[in-house]
Amino acid sequence: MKIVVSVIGVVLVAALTLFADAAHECERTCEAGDTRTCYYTFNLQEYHTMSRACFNCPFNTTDCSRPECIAGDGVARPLITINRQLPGPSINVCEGDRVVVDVYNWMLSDTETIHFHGHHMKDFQYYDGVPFVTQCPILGGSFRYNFVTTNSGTLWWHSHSGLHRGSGVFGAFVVREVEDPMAWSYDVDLPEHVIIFNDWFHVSTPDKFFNRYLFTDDDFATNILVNGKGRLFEAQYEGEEEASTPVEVVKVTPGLRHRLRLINAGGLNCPTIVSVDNHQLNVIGTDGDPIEPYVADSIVLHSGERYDVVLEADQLVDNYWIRFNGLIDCTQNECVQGAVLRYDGAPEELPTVALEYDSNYPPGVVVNPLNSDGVAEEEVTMVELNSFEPSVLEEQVDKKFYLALNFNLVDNLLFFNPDLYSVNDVSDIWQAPTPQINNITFRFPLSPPLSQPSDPQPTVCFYDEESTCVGNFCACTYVFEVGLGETVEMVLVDEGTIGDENHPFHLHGYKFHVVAMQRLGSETTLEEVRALDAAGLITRRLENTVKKDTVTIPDGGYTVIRFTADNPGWWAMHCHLVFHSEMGMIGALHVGETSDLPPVPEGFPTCGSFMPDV
Ligand SMILES: *[C@@H]1O[C@H](CO)[C@@H](O)[C@H](O)[C@H]1NC(C)=O
Ligand SMILES: *[C@@H]1O[C@H](CO)[C@@H](O)[C@H](O)[C@H]1NC(C)=O
Ligand SMILES: [Cu+2]
Repeated sequence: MKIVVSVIGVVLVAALTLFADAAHECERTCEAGDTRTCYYTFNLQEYHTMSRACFNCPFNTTDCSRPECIAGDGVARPLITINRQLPGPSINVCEGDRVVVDVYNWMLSDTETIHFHGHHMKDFQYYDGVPFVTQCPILGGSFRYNFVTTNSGTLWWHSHSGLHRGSGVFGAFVVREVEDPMAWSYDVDLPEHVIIFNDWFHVSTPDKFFNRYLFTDDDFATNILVNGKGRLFEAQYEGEEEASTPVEVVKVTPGLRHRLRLINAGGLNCPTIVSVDNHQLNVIGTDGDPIEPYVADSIVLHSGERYDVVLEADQLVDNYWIRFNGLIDCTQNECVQGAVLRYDGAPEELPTVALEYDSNYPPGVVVNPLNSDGVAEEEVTMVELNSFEPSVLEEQVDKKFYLALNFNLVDNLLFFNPDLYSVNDVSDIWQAPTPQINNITFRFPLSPPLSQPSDPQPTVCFYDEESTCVGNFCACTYVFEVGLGETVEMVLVDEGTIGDENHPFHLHGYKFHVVAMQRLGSETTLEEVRALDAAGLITRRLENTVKKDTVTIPDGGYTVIRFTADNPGWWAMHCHLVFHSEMGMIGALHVGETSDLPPVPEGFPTCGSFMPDV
């Protein structure tokens, strides 16, 4: 008992000293031959914005920046944090470094896993952080993620358990290279130029979720935070007063070209237009892959996407707004946030120009527009951009899958009872639609097939096979089988029958080429897209395509992706909106055999169901 207490003591002391805010020893200029082991302690717990750590915030703005004070937009709400920070700690390492993240779960009764989004975990499959797919959820106690970085760029980490990412469990993860192929395009690339933003609201994330699905509320956002900071501009929401909480300040040096790394960590459906007053953005990469630079006036980031842009500080020394205007579920409450682009030598003030919500793209070129048909010349989609490194894909693929991502009015047993209150019996406001892939809701396996490969998997169903249905509601562990080394194509279709939604699709373990993307209308069907494809009317682009791990599918349209399945394992593929993926808009890509995998780490935790015969 004594030992346990002292261990806890050590951990709490470690947590308490974190606010010294000294740069981590792995945050450095990357040099050949210098690879390190980089340790991080993640203390996970329930927390609150505007806590006692905030003293007189927002009336005394200095107090808002106290250690462990999460002011957010000045409105108090529960959240979940790592080390009482929002966003959680940044991980800045060099390619080849070993990353060790010790997660200590101090939550009252909740479990956790951490996913390293965009890192392929090749040879480290067991640390991909998907509960019941790659590992057992972390109960109380601790779990050590331990892997060598094998791919680089702007990545990030986030919880993959329940709604925790929406509650605040996320942070930046940047892997720099000794020889960055894009180094010629910028002068500075600093950790403080990572800009991670997320949609936000004023109740706990579970409140939002259950009020949406078990009651009649909406799932609209109230605000956007930038690096955890922001204000309720215009204070138009819920009668709240505008509080003078700090906004994020991004400092730049006149005359230099700055690499900004943008990350949309949002949980709700808020594709966000990012633009900077008086400046253009030279897009040099997305999702950790370099692209042929393309100058834009604005960029749209969908949940999970990253864009690396170069901003040249070539305007008058002053303060300028970096604007974040949210779309779809951010339109109803006109969610807009600003960060200040502050030139060295400019006064410590906000820009004098007003910050008002605008759902229109600023004049000029927009990269990655929402639900675009690609016709307008200034709307530049991901199939139109070029990769930086040349590539040529083969005409044929070994495996091809069609996936319809759609909302369906079915009797989801999580919140309907077809015998008592079926989706067809209740009035419109009670008819919450269920997000599904090919009419199937993902059921998490009873134990992780990756780390417990010999367990029976009674919940599994395969692509192109019948699933298990109760009435009109079908649910199973939906698996897509691929042989190691096979080339794969996925035709992703957003049928768009309910609302103008947009499901950002994320694949674990890989980057894929974006070979086609088109919007057909406000609605389409998988059958229509299949027919177009059969008639040869979906042209694939095979040369120099952009590679990504998260991509938008235009509502009422399709996105076609390709990759070579050279990374064995069990890889989640899902809509990146946290409410949708937790409701089962997931599939599992199974590549190769157990014999293709490294051995399960010794002592790896196990779990499963206990249902002995009576
Ligand atoms: C605001 O808080 C800071 C410390 O957090 C303190 O030093 C300062 O005196 C306070 N200002 C006022 C006006 O109370
Ligand atoms: C989903 O179900 C609907 C209604 O039964 C059917 O029309 C459609 O073809 C199904 N879609 C897929 C992809 O199976
Ligand atoms: Cu979705």
